[in-house]
Amino acid sequence: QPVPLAEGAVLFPGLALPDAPALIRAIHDLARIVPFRRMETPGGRQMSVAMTACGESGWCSDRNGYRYTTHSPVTGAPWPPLPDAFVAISRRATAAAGFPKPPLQSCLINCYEPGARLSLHQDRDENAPHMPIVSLSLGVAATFLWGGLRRSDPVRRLRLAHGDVVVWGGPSRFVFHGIAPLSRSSHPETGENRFNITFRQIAPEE
Ligand code: MD5
Ligand code: FE
Repeated sequence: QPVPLAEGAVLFPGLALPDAPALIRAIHDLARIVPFRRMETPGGRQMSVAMTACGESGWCSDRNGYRYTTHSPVTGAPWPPLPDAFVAISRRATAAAGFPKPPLQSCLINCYEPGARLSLHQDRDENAPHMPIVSLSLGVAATFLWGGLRRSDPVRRLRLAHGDVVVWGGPSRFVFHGIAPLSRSSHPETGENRFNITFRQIAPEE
């Protein structure tokens, strides 16, 4: 059932399907503690994707740049802990992909509405290059844009559907990627939204 995408990258179609209702409930519970918000980029634009986070550290963007913080800049409180269902799926996916440890230090939750997009970028704010990123998609399917190690490399398109999990490790950890504008459609479990959860290690382990 795993689909190898590239060296270090594996797609597990529907791996999280049985856990989807619990994962979506957990997202709504987290969003009551730290609401989804559209952050500002260092360039002064507002992102179309709304985000929240949980775990030891959470990713933030503002006019001063991108960084990981231990507390939410909005609530002033530490980020909420990872829900048990999150820990379980990160473990299951990384084990299935053959990585020795799951990334569990930081979890970013993206909420897409119709038209929301993520332009081509690399994830380079973490300091644990040997650890993969686990990405879990829920709700409305999206077109994932998947380039190479240079911004100018050709971009492939990959449909990511409800319950799909991708482990991005090895050389694939630093590939340019993005999400095409979300089409307006609806999913029984999330309405017009798509959620994406990423699990990350952000500091080298002892
Ligand atoms: C999303 N989120 O669907 C994507 C899934 C983000 C982000 O890109 O930064 O929040 S993460 C996909 C990913 C992560 C690391 C490497 C690669 C893809 N890759 O090599 O293609 O909202
Ligand atoms: Fe990314």
